[in-house]
Amino acid sequence: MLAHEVSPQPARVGYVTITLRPTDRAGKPVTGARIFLEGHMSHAGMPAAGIEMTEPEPGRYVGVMELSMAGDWIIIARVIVAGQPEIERQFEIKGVLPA
Ligand SMILES: [Cu+2]
Repeated sequence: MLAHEVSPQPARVGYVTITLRPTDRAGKPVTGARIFLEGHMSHAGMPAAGIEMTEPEPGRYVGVMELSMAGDWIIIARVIVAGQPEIERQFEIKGVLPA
């Protein structure tokens, strides 16, 4: 599972802070992972926004992503834990407002 938060709320064009708290099947926080985010819009012709998150405290991952256009974004998260298969999850940031 991948709980996520986005601030500010509602999101606006510009920089947003995304916080993730991934948990494993047993509900335990996933620590020491590398997490990469890619932001896409639902229409063609836009480059993806890509970042790597940091882990300021165990199990809490934070990244700042630039959302360059108003509308609906899809965020793909790749969670990499050493020695385990890579996990891919996605969530939406809908209705990003103009700057
Ligand atoms: Cu767009």
